[in-house]
This record gives sequence, C-alpha cells and structure tokens, in this order.
Amino acid sequence: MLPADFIVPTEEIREALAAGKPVVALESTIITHGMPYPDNVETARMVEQDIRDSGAIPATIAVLDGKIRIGLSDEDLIRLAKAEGVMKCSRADLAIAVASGRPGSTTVAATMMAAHAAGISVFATGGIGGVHKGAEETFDISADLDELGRTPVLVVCAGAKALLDIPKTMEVLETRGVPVIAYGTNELPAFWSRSIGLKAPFRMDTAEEIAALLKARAAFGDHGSVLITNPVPVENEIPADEMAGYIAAALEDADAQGIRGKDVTPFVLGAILKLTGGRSLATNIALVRNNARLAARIAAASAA
Ligand code: PSU
Ligand code: MN
Repeated sequence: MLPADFIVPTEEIREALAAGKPVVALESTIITHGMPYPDNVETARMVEQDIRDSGAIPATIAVLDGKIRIGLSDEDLIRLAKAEGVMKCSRADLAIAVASGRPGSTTVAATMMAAHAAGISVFATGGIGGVHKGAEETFDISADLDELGRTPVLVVCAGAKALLDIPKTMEVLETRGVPVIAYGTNELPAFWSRSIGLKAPFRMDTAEEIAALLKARAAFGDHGSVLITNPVPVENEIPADEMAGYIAAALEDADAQGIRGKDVTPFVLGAILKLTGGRSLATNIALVRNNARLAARIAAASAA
C-alpha cells in the first residue's frame, strides 16, 4: 500500500468510491510516451467520455507536484502532455517521481499500484508490457507481469503488443497465476491484430461473467489481477502478417540505434507509427476506447 497522503483523488472520485459507484482507472504513459501530441490529449478526453457513456467514472492516474493524482482536470492533462522530461513510472520509479517532484506518467504496473491504493479495482489500458523478444539475452521483462501477479486490479487490454514475445509472455502470466481471458473470442488478441494464431486460455462473453469471476477470486483471498484481452474492432485491425513486417523493421531500427530498457516500447511504437503512415495510431486509439467501454461495463456489473 502507498501512504495515503501521497494519493490525491478528485472530489468526484472520492465520493464515487465512498458510495460504491463504478470507477475505472486509466494509465498515463500512453499519453506521454505512447502517442504524439495532440492525439494523446484528444484520445485521453475521448476515453474518459467513453467510460462515462458506459456507466462509470474515469480516473486517469499520473504524478504531479509530488502527489499521485487519481483523476486529472483538463488543465492537468494538458500540463502532463506538454511537460518536458516526464518520468515513465513503473513500480521502481513511482516513489522517485513522488519524492523528487518531477512529473511522472504511470505504466500498467504503477497504475495498478496507485489504483489499488486508492480503492479502484478495474483498469483499462491499450496493451500490457511483457517479455521482449530476445529476453533470454537482455532479460527485458516488463514489471507489468509481476504487478499483474500480485495486485488485485482487473486489467482490460487488447493483448500484448506483437513486438513482444507473446508465447513467453503467456508463460510468465501463467507462472504468476494470472488468468488471461479473451473477451468474445477463442483467439488471443495481439493489440493491432485480432489474432496471431494462438488460442486464448479462457473465453468470456459478458461483463456479468467477468464480474462473477472477480467475486470468486476475492472470496478465496487471492491477490492478483485478472487480465481481459479484448480484440480491437474488426474495422480498425491491422492483420498480423502485415504488422509483422513493420514490427521487424522497427525492432531492427531500435537495435541499430542502441535503444535499450524502458526506451524500447516508446521507440518501437513511434517507429511503427511512421512505418504505417499513422494507421497504427488510429488502431491504437480505437482499441483503447473499446477497452475503456468494456472496463466501464465490468466495473458497473461488479458494483451492482
Ligand atoms: N501500450 C501502448 N502504449 C504505451 C504502453 C502500452 O499502446 O505507451 C506502455 C504501458 O504503460 C505499459 C508500458 O505498461 O508501455 C510497458 O513498458 P515496459 O515494457 O518498459 O515495461
Ligand atoms: Mn523493459
């Protein structure tokens, strides 16, 4: 648990949580490191509205002025999107951003930590981090996977990005005890693509089924996440065979330029954006909004 004085929810979110109303957490690394300005700000606003339209209250999480903010005003959002030197905060960085006063955006791992500390149990994102290709050499495995194993916040994503080693990512999730549930499909979605030819471990078709699973997990005192993989809408998909070429080129470029560690994901997303002539951004926006709507329905079904 994080110390309460460092966590500052908005009035609306504090009241909603006290009243047991559905709240959905949102990450902010996608704003600062995942999308260019001004698409990032426009997307963040649309995603918040999608959550409201689907019956829940959005809580975008970020670090500003030494506080973990649960819910951002429009001024805060613009400040974060425009700030220089924003820290990409995973578990290891969150307290550093708080203590130093530097602005920080939260990854899936840090958003889960903050959401849990604030009492929020449903979270929507684009794609989770995972085991990078070549991890047997680099040991580059996202802290998102450990966080999913330990923190009881349900995460709705569109799958792991296909720039990762998805079979290895699935193995680590299984080892960490994270149920991976595909929503409305037997296939494992992979972010830009609805299928990469891998079967999902489990399938569920309604928000109510997922809410019932959350109750069952809580009943046996289980402390870890449930990961929902929600396929990108068909009309916004970029098929896996087409993505494979862009991903290979972007990874080669990253390697040639010596990009390592936490810079890899933002660099590769930027390179893919250029290679696809902006099409990957439209896909990214569509899948985040789709995830936000499903997360809101799960939060609402859990609160009912
Ligand atoms: N998906 C996106 N854009 C992003 C990310 C995911 O479309 O910016 C971010 C998420 O915040 C995720 C993080 O938690 O990348 C993973 O980074 P790393 O691999 O360094 O742990
Ligand atoms: Mn990493």
